[in-house]
Amino acid sequence: MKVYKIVVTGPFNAGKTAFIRAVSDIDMVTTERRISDPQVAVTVKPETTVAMDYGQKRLGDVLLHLYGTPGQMRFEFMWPILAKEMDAFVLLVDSTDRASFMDAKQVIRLFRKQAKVPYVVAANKQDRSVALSPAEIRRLLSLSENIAVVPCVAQDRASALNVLEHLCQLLA
Ligand SMILES: Nc1nc2c(ncn2[C@@H]2O[C@H](COP(=O)(O)OP(=O)(O)OP(=O)(O)O)[C@@H](O)[C@H]2O)c(=O)[nH]1
Ligand SMILES: [Mg+2]
Repeated sequence: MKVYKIVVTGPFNAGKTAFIRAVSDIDMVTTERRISDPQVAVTVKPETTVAMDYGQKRLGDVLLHLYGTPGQMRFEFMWPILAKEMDAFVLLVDSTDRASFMDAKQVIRLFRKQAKVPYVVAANKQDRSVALSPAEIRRLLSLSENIAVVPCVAQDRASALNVLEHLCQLLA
């Protein structure tokens, strides 16, 4: 059995926790806490990841340990801890939230700095009519053609699995 450590990262509210919940073979571990800012809690969502998510996915003879990061910059101190000895990462973006793309670029930069490992970009929330296409996301994030931008609906198991299958192709 080949075992890999995969980090699932991306900006606040991108769908990282939903992704791991949908795809994990085991009940995932979360560290979600209530959002203290009432404005964000009401208009965006009630809870956010403060330390990490954890799940597992087996694909044939490959076992993926999935570590989800917090998205909020104030929990950025967790990123290098989670990135330690990672084999690859998934960068999730909310395809409906252009304003988050600056953060997405920053997240890619920081994770690439930790280790030169392969990654795929998941263009999440493709079920929403206002979602930007993977091609538009590639352009806005200035990604080269050799980086896969995979359309995704994180809550959908098959869709999340498809992202991991793309990633697996990049693992040695
Ligand atoms: N329509 C739609 N909503 C989604 C999708 N994925 C996640 N969501 C919703 O988007 C919101 C954020 O999802 P989370 O999984 O909490 O996102 P996160 O990236 O873990 O967020 P933080 O940990 O706070 O950074 C939730 O309300 C989800 O239900 C998707 O593919 N489509
Ligand atoms: Mg989360």
